[in-house]
Amino acid sequence: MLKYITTGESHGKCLTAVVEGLPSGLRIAVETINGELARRQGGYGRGPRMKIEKDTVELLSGTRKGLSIGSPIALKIKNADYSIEDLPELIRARPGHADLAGAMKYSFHDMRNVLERASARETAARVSAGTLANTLLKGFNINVLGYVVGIGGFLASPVAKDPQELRQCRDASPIYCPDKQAGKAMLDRIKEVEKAGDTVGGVIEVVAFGVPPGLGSYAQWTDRLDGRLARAAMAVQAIKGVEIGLGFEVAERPGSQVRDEIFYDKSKKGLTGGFYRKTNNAGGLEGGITNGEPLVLRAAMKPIPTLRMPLASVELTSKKPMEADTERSDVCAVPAASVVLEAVVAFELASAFLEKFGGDSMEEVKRNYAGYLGQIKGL
Ligand code: EPS
Repeated sequence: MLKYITTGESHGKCLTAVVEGLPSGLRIAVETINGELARRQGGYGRGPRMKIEKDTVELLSGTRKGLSIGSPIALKIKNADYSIEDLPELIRARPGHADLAGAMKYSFHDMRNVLERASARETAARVSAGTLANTLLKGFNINVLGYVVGIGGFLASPVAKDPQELRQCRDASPIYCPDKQAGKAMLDRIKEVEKAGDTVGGVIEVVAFGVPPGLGSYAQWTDRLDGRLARAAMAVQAIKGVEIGLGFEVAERPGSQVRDEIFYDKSKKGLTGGFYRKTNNAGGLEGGITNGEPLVLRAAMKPIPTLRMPLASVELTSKKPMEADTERSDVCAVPAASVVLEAVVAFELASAFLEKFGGDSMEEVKRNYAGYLGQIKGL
């Protein structure tokens, strides 16, 4: 089973991720992980911390000569701003953060202990783990792409269907939005709230192209891939909503306009042996199983709660009303979160992929996958 955990505090020595369950023989490029870490640090709207850090990864274990060896892989990202022991106490909880609930739960007077681990800086470790998963998936022609489709109420029009074109448009945008025109309005909105000392959230879309039918299962609720993906996406800091395919819009349409009708053309190339759909309202998942259409997930991110203009709070010991503590923060971290969402979706997909085709080496996984694709053609 493919799994990972992360460790580390925002201003501690480092962040780490330990990834277990990758087969041997997967080529792992540190530069690819560093590229994703740099993307996570970027996007217009990031705070001053990103000028201090230049996140790079060190592989501590589980690889030799650039290849995975089937053992757990430990990844380390050093914090340049290692100052945790010297930072002041946080005693006026910031609304919207884990501060107050965390202090109650762990019996802290100083809520910095909460902030340090709850901070979205931890997502650097998730991106490093997710990039390993993405590397595995690419080896099987599966392309996972995360990008911004909305900020502060400005929404992108439906974007390109081709992964190459989509990637190019996304990477040309300062906020990772493939729709140039809508992206400009979003950028202006970020600048506007920045001036006002406020923050802004948005919507991220993740699409996975080239996913074979049959990942996940309806046999047990815990195996349903839509549930697993929603959990992974929802567990990213500041995400408050997740939808797959049409999402909440299914509640508004009649059934005939929600279903994706099934057709067959034996000359059709692809992973589904000639079966195809003209629509993808289901977002690539039916009954908790991938159906061979692109997988489409969207996540809504709330505005970062730390504002330059502090909100009302209560001092923890005296119980007197006071303004909340302010911390240095981002104005908009939606572009950064799109990199994180891509990583966590890739991880869940890779995990489901290895459950179905798993082996201890890449050769074995490739053999299993080729056998399955042949089996579908013979259906
Ligand atoms: C982040 C690092 C943090 C914040 C942000 C995300 O750095 P610092 O707290 O030292 O300024 O920029 O975290 C939050 C605002 C949050 O609420 O989690 C990062 O590396 O992504």
